[in-house]
Amino acid sequence: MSHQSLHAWVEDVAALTRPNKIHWCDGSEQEYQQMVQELLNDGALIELNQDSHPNCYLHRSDPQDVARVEHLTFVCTNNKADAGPNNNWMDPKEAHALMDDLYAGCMEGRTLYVVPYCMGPVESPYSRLGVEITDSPYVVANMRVMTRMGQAARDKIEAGAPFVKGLHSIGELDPERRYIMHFPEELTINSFGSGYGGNALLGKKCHALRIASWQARQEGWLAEHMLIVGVESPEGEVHYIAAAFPSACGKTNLAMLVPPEEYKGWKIWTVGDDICWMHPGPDGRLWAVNPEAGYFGVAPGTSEKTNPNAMAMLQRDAIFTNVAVTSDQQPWWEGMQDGTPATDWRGRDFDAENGKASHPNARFTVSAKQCPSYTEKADEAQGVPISAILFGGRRAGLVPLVMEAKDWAHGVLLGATMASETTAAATGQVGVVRRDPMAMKPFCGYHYGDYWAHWLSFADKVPNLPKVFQVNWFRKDGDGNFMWPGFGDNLRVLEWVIQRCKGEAEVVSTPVGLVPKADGVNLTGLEMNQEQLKSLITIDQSGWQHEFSEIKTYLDGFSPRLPASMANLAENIEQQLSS
Ligand code: SAT
Ligand code: MN
Repeated sequence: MSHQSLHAWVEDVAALTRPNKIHWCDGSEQEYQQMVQELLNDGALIELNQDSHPNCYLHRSDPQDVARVEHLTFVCTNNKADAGPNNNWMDPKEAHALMDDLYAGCMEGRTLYVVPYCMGPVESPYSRLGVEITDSPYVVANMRVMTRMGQAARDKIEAGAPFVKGLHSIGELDPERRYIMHFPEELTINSFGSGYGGNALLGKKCHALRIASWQARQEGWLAEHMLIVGVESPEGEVHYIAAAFPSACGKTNLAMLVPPEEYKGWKIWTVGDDICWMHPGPDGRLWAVNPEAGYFGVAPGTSEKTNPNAMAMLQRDAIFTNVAVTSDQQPWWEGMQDGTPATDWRGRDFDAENGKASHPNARFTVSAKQCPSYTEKADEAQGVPISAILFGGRRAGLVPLVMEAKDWAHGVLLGATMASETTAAATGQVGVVRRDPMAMKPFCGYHYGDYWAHWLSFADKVPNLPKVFQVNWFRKDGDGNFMWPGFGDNLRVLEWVIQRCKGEAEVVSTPVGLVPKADGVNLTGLEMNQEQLKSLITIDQSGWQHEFSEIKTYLDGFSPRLPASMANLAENIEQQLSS
């Protein structure tokens, strides 16, 4: 793509959508303030208390537009099989015709914004460029926080660098006229009818995961739904860990955890909270960059107790979406501990009869640099070396607190067989267990069978691969109480993980993985004894037998592209469980 084609594309889109005005975004502070002013003038943003929260604003979504819409999200490949059973598919010609119909005249009376952006540090060889055309100034403001947006990206594109073309219009916010379409072979995204995060901020899930995962397979790297966190020991040794969890399962909290009191001298460095691009480095390790520049995190449940770093970064320069407000216009959400809501997320006087004050998927948008645990490594071109990869989900039972894979191929199986209870991050039922391989079910832009084969191929290409672990902070006891304190105390598990990466700490080998010894995880200072820990790490043989019979059926759904070695490994583990 060249300079010519960027301008030609913008002209084509303008001819189709017929905006009143075209604005090329430069990403400056002045432009951001201008955008905020326009949004305040037309009521799309509401000023929050500027004494307690300078430069903080609230956006209230249309009540029918508050989450990702997986059933309206499509991967449009020429060959249907390439999209895989894990994606909705539409023929690209049909999809383009449908979208062009929706786009015809959709920007009449509106401004068309051209948003050039870079995913990843601007000078990194791993970064990728994109341009989002949108008619939503709310999207522009959010893209400025979430990506490296503006002139630098535009300059590279005009100098001839390839870029992903994203076209977005909020349309009429009608759920019946809403689609999120991906054309990986054309490096193109079309989104219509939603202004919500993952549906509308096209740099995020659409580009950095669905399109990027497709490119990563072709080019030999990995685009993953993972946080990246650095753990520094009192001796000053830093290990970086990448961890995949489904949406709204605590990635942001883990990425910026505050060590428990007993962990004097330990430091946590936040590189990313949602997306991780990993490349084989010259030293035979995997090196990771966070393609994003900001956090679009879940507000409810965030508090001084669960995530003090997030609370600190949300004191200024943040956009809140669908939170409640107090009588003095401070943002408020369930689980915040302090304050009382006066107005709910829909702008009504708060009445507990109407349900929650904030929407369960209420979000904040904030620059990564505002996080007290931000590290400049997040802006380094080569990224950070990854010592360990964690796969985690929300499972009330069965899956132990932590379990190590026996080797890379087993680690890939652990990722591929993850399951988690659904959350409010996507529309649909909440709390049902569904398989969510690598936490990529909604985001993998191609056939899961090919994706796992791609993961497996790293064993031959990368000599010093990270160790792989499965974790579960969400086990519940018979009374429905969480058995593990989670949050800052998850460092106890990370410490064990790091010991294992260094070849320390003993394990107990079970058919499903390697678990810690009963005294393996440091419980000092916790109201928990080794017996209780034991119940968190014990492998329930018959429960796992049942799990593996389901896993096999699930994996079978991806044949004939399911890697044979993976099917054999699952079979082998099932046999060990039954003998
Ligand atoms: O809405 S987003 O897709 O950006 C957040 C999430 O669901 O992980
Ligand atoms: Mn996410």
